[in-house]
Amino acid sequence: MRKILILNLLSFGILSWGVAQPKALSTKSKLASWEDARFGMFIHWGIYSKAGGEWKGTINHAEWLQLTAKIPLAGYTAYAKTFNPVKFNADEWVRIAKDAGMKYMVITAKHHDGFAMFNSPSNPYNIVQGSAFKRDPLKELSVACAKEDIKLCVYYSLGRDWQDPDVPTGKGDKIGWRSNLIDFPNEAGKDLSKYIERKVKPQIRELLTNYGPIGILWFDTYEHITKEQGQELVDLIHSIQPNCIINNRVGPDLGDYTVSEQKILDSADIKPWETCYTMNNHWGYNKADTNYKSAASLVQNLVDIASKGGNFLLNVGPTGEGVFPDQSINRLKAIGEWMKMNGEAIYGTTASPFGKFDWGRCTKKVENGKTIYYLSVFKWPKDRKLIIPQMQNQNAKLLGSSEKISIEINQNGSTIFLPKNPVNELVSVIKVQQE
Ligand code: FHN
Repeated sequence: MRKILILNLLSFGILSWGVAQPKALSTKSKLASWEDARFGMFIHWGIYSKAGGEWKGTINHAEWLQLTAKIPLAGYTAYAKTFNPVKFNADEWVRIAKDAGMKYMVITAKHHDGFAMFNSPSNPYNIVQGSAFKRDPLKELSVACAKEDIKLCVYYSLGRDWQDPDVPTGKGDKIGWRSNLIDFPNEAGKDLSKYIERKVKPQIRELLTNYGPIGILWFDTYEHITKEQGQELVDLIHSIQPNCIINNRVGPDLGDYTVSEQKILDSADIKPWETCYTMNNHWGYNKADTNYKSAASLVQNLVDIASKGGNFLLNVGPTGEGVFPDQSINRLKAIGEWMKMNGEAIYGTTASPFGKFDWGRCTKKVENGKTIYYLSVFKWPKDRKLIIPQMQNQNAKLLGSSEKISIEINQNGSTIFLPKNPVNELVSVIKVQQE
């Protein structure tokens, strides 16, 4: 009964940003709820995940397996047929994301290998027709996301596709650098427009028609895609789902927001932006890669990004069986605990007017006309003082603690006197409000 209700809600487009055939929101307002969300999960999952980074004794592969291991298309297609992630559980993935405080999920619907991780009637090179799994994980995720009000978003490798014969890459001395030259060596003879008509447009239609509201079309590596071709895709997307957000990798000078890969901007940007980040050194699953970042550093990244008005898209590389690595689950759990206590310092906040502090960062929120500052302390000051120039707010409290903290205001700003020890082992937050 509940499933039918959700599917009806989906098909009648009752839900907000990214709904099929709803009232078209302005770019500003559809981005507003995305910016309020601040925190999302990136998922790199595909045939390559089964190898876990290893191929014939070499162990540094991941989502580029077909290219880095020089696997001919026939070999990779045969390998795809053995892909059977029996432990895949969409509700489990969505629950882990939600409990971590994430509001949206970007899953690789098609990465550079060109294999569709969804049911694609327009192209048989997909998980339902081309693998032993025969199920549609994107459909299962769309239902699970709707149940938990997590926005489903899809990643689509635009200018790289190692299954299609008409996808040239690279320029100058890099011609063909990211192409499948094993099966399609004649780079100069490739006609991208054929690929766009044959594969890209039909699959975009399928993704925006068969899976309910799609929050973001997260394109990647547009390579030879021209501005005209990119604009055509933008128009196609908006003709089906006007409120779907599109990142800036749909083509030159296009897109609703800027992606910053593996890098946090030094300061706030005029354009909305998002940092996408690995938890270790790989996007796709690599079992040998145990170089995971600490939960504390990931929380500090989230705060740092929010303090500059950006979104944080944190990646998970599930295994070939369809489960998240324990190292990822543990860190997401710790981040979730932190968000339960301090999420108000992230959701719906804007960039700090005070810039960076050596002890941490600040985010801002206006509620009922009153300005609230959230001071996130990364390094607990030895002198137990926080000095914030120009801030005149009078009322300070430690989130998640009943410990009293006092604040002294003079014409130069405020000094906050802290208790001896931080209240949170990851990041402690002081909420400073106007009386
Ligand atoms: O080549 C891809 C890579 O595999 C990964 O998907 C990242 C994610 O942003 N994008 C490309 C590298 O820029």
